[in-house]
Amino acid sequence: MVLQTTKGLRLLFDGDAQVLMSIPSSFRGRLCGLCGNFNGNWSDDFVLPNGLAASSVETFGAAWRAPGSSKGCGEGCGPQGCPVCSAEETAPYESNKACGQLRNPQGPFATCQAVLSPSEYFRQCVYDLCAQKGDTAFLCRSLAAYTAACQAAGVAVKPWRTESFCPLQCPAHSHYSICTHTCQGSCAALSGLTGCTTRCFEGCECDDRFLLSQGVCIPVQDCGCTHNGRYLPVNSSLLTSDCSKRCSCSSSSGLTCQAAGCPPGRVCEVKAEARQCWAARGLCVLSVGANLTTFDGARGATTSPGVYELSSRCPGLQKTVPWYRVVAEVQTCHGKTEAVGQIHIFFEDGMVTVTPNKGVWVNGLRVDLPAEKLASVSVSRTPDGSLLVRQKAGVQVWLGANGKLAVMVSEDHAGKLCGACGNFDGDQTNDWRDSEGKSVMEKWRAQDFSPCYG
Ligand SMILES: [Ca+2]
Ligand SMILES: [Ca+2]
Repeated sequence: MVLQTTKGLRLLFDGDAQVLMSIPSSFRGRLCGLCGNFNGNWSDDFVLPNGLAASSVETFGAAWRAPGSSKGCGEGCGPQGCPVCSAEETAPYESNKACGQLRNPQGPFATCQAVLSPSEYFRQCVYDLCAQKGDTAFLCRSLAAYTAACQAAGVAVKPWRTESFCPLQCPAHSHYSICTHTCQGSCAALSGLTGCTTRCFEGCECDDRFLLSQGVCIPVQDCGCTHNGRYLPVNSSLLTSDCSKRCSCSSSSGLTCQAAGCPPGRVCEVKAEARQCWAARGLCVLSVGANLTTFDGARGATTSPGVYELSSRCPGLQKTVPWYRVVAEVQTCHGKTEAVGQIHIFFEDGMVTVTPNKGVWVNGLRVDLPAEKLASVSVSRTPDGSLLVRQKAGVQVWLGANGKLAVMVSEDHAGKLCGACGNFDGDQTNDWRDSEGKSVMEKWRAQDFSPCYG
């Protein structure tokens, strides 16, 4: 398993006993943990999380144990103490058939010994084998650890595994190689996607005419598609970053994208590692008939036409989210108070006016959709004809073709909101504090849109 970040951190995990990590010099002196502080001085690495020097290797190791990592993992060797191995007991494990391979000047590690001293690996190998009563698995682990360290130091190691000695099982259509690179043999690499590790490492690589796709070696001709730097296996699909399109990869037609978009009450978010239209938690709906459901789920209605403050970041509150204000006009149509006429949405850098069927204005100018006239806001039409105003900081206003209006806010707006949609603090009882039932929206009439004097 290889993990690489754009900042240059590289992590190699063999899925069993070894983790190799390399970091660029920009991290120098800014690290904590078992791997030390990376300040160029090897003598001050054994410090505790509180900065004090550790009194022993055991204290040092135990101090950095991550919370919750104790399952099946104990410190030390239990009540009977760690096994002690006499020179007599360890002698058989020092031969060139066992740990001695590490030090053998004619062995597979010969070229590495001058670059990276095998002494410590040898010492631990002999002790492990003795403590585990000669279990070969521990010999294999020791040799693999030195192999990985040598390769990380840029030194080639000769193959030492055989069919009968420390064989490495590889999945279907792949074989063992002592020196494989991450960039070799993957479908993603066909389109130039993955970065290569400069150093090679032991591992399985796909057989000829097979390439890696999602951890499995598949025939070259079955490789999938790429979309914006992401590999997409055949018969899979993904939503684009704003969920406006769904792109699918098929073996017959390659990559095809279709208009998508999230239905009302759903927001485009990455959750549980998947970008999807998730149920919006912060959702306030003014439906046909002027029935209102607040962010916290309280219900109310208005019978009198007018312009109402639906939702805004309360004035005077901490500015952790950008200010916004949604004002909606409820009008009488065919003798009933029911339809949403127009909506004015104010942001820190401009305003958007949306009407159900007469168009969209940004800062007073009529615009064609999709529109990105403001830095923080975009306006688009979804495939079903609805209008969507989307602010980057997490406020969305959705107006359906039938006049249904929804205001969606991200979770970081919780408890900071004012207006008929409520304060979004999770408690619906305080949304209708001053009045009840049908007259509740009265107190949220927008004063600056009042048609009357006085
Ligand atoms: Ca140090
Ligand atoms: Ca509330």
